[in-house]
Amino acid sequence: LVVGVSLLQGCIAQGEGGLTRGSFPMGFVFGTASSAYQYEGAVKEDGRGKTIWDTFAHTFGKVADFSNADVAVGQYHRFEEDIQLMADMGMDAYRFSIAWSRILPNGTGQVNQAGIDHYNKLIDALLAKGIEPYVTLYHWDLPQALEDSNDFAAYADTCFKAFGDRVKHWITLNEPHTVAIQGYDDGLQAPGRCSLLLHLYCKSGNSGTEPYIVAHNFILAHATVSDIYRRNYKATQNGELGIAFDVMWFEPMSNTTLDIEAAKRGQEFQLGWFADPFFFGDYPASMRLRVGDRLPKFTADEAALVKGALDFVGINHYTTYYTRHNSTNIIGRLLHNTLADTGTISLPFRNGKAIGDRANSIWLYIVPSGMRSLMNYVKERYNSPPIYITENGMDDGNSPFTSIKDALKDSKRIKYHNDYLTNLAASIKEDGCDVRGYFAWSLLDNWEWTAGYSSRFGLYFVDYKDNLKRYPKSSVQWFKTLLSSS
Ligand code: PSG
Repeated sequence: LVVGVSLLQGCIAQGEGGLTRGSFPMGFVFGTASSAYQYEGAVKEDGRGKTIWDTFAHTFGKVADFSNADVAVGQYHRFEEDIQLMADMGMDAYRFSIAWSRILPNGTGQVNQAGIDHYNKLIDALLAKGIEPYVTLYHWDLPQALEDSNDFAAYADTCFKAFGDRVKHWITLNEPHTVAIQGYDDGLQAPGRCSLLLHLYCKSGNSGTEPYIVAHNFILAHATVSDIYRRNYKATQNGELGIAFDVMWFEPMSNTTLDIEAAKRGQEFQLGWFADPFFFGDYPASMRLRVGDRLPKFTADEAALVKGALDFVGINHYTTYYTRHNSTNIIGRLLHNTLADTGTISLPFRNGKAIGDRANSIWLYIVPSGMRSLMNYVKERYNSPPIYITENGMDDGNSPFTSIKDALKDSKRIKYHNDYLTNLAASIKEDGCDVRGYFAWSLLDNWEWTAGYSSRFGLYFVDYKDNLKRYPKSSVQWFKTLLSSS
C-alpha cells in the first residue's frame, strides 16, 4: 500500500502537464509565505507590544478551538531550522511579515532595537542560504495603541532604513479587503467591529460606512509610504513596493446579462475597490454609483499621490465562486453593509452542485482554472502590470484520529499546487500575463486566525503535541522535484 501511494504521488510529481521549472520564464521566483502573528509566538519577548490580534484571540468565543497564537509555531526562535527546510526544497524566496509591535511596541515613538535585531538576523540567515526576503509590513497585527495611517509611514520608514539594503520586495499591506470586510463589516476578525442585525454580535461599528473609510485609509497609507520610498530610498536601495490583494475569481451563475454583469461588479467591489485607485486614480464607477456619499473621495492631490503608487500587484488567490445578480433587496434591508451595496450574491454552488472539490476550510473550493482567468483579468484591466502570486494553497483538517504518518500523505495538496501552477504557467506562456513569482501558503502548518490550529495549510506538518516538531508532507518532495528540474 505504501508503495502504491508513493507511486501515485510519483505520477502526480511528474505532472500530467509535465510541469517543470522550464514551464516558467527565466528568473521566475518560487517561495513560501507566512505571517508574524501566525508563526512567531514569543508574544511577550524582547519588548514586543500588544496587538489587536492578541486582544481578539484572547476574547472568549472568537476563535473556533479557543486557542491563541501566544506560541504559534515558534518561528521566532526556530527560524534557522525553518530556513533550512526552505533551502531543502530549493526555494528561491520567503515571504514573511514584520511584526510592527516588535519594531515599535506602542505603534509609534521609540524604536525597539531588539525587534530590529531579530529581523536583521532573520534576513541575514535567509540571504546566507540564497533565499530572497519578500517582506510584508502589515499582516493584520496592528499595535493595539494605534488607529492612524500616519503612524504606518513612520513604521515603514524605520523598516526601509533598517532593512532596505537587503530587502528589495516590500508588500506594504496584506489583504486590505479582508481587513475592511472581516474587521469592520461582518466583525469576524480583529478588531471585530460591525453593525449587522442591530449590533447583535458586535458592540460597536458601522458596516455601511467603516469598511469604506478603512479601505480609503489603507490606500492612502500605501500611497504615502510609496512616496516616502521613492523620494528617500529608491535611488540607493532600488526595491519595489506592492500590496497583496485577496482575490477570488467570480464565474457568472448563469449566462444571463444580469449575472454576467453581477460577476464583473463583484470583482469591482473586491479587487477594483483597492486596485483601481492605484491605476486610475479613483474607485470603480459601479461603486461610486451604488455606495454614493458613503464612499470617500480622493482630493486631486491624493488622487495624484495614489495613482501609479504600485510597483507590482500581489495576489493571494485560493478559490472561485459563482456570482448572481441579487434582484431582491432583502439582504440590503437586513444588513446595510458592503455586501448589500454590491447587489450580488456569490456561492460555491450551482443547482446544488459544488463548483469544485472542497479543502478543509468551508470557504475553500478547488478551482484551478480560476487562476488563469484571474491573471487575464488583471492583465486586461490594468494593462499588464507585473504580478506576484503572494499566496496560494489549501488546508487539511486537524483530526485527533489521523496519525502523523497519514497526515503527511497530502496528495490532494500536490494536485492543488500542480493544477493551479499549470494554469498559472499557461497564463504566462500562452496568454502573455506578466507573472513573476509564486508563494505557496504556507511553509508550515500554523495558527489560522479564527480557525486556530484546526486548519493545516503547511507543506510541513507541525506536531503541536511534541515540541512543534516539523515533518515534511509529500508535497515537500513534490516541490523539491519541481524546483530541481530544468
Ligand atoms: C482571505 C480571503 C480569501 C482567502 C484567504 C484569505 N478568499 O477570499 O478566498 S486569508 C489569507 C491570509 C493568510 C491566511 C490564508 C489562509 O493572508 O494569513 O492564513 O489566507 O486563509
